[in-house]
Amino acid sequence: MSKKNSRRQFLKAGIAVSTGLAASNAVADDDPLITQKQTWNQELGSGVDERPYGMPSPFEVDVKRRSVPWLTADPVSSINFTPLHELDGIITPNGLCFERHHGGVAEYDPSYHRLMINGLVDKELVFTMEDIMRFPRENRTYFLECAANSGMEWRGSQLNGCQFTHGMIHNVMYTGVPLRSLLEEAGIKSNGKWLLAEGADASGMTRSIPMEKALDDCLVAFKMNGESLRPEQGYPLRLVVPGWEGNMWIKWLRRIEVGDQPWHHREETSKYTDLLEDGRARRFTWVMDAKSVITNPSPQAPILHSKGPTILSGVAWSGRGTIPRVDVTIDGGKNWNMARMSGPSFDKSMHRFYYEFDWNGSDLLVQSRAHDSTGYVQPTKDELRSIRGENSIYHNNGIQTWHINAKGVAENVEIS
Ligand SMILES: Nc1nc2c(c(=O)[nH]1)N[C@H]1C(S)=C(S)[C@@H](COP(=O)(O)O)O[C@H]1N2
Ligand SMILES: [Mo]
Repeated sequence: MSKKNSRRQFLKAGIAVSTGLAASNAVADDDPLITQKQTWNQELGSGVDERPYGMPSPFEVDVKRRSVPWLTADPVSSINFTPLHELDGIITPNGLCFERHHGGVAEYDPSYHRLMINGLVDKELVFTMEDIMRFPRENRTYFLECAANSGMEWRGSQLNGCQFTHGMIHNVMYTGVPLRSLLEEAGIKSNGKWLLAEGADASGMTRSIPMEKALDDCLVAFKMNGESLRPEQGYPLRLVVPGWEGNMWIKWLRRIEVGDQPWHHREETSKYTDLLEDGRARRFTWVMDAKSVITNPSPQAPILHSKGPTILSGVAWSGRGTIPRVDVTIDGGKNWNMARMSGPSFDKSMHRFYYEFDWNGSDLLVQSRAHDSTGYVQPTKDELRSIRGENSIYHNNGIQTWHINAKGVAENVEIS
């Protein structure tokens, strides 16, 4: 059987079926998918020995990470984006988690991996992966969002697709050892107030992390969604810093130094600080505030049917807790409606929402607005700019607007 052929047949049939739907679900008696035999039920399919590691259907080839050429000066120090508009539920499949690395993907045998804890500790320690696996472990689901997510949109709408405006995020169930357990094994001296986490990749990335956070909910993780971390996500070991900006989640974690003050390295001074209108910059803006985006419809995922029952879907998250509520508007904010939350509501994890409505077939301006469990409400982009000015890149959690025209085509716009 030719894959191309069956796709063409399917597409043709798809048109027949959807006209059928518009005409109150009448069965089309000439539908070849019902009246004719198909290759896939005439021939045996492939056997169990052909997929030692399963891959998506060939019809899903467009579901992939994408990069933006003008944001990619060099692929080894760059970013690609999660295809949020192709996903549902709350978990990001491992092969679709966006990647951000500053010196390429380090790939090495995990038996060569070492994690050192040094500095202001009673006993400096070095762990192998086997040592780490012998500590009691936990399973927790968290989002990781790069602080630069939506950063290109500070001064106005720019990139046409939620993959590009909001795709520097993934949401994964991690298995790992609480960082607290490893620190307690080493014994923190009373003046040990900060950590420096360091990666083993060519960028040797480092970030300062306050001790309270390290002892609270950080994990040293080795599994994502049940299987080993992917090389691009820091195999064999990464730091998980729940709710805080992605840059702090050091991949290929090789060293934790305990100190009495922050180090003020590159990633917390020249990068990942927020430049204000008056030229001063905010530092240590670690927490990712509540944010949401409508993933469907969106510029890469237009509405394909004509007016009538329509499903709007999206994701919301907060670095400060859960998302009990998301509001949705389809008329640019004149009327707000409460979305329906569906799926588990975990702390500092992505949440899924839906809003089902009867589309009258005219233009729409759709927006979503997240409320988190602290009572914080996602701001508009103008509200953010009124306080932070227009120089920022990082921490843009403003409300996103898509314009949908009568043909269902969506575009990134801003309204004020
Ligand atoms: N060792 C190391 N850790 C790193 C980075 C890196 O380049 N090297 N990039 C950081 C940045 S800026 C982000 S946003 C996240 C991205 O994680 P991901 O590749 O799993 O999406 O990893 C962080 N940890
Ligand atoms: Mo990042």
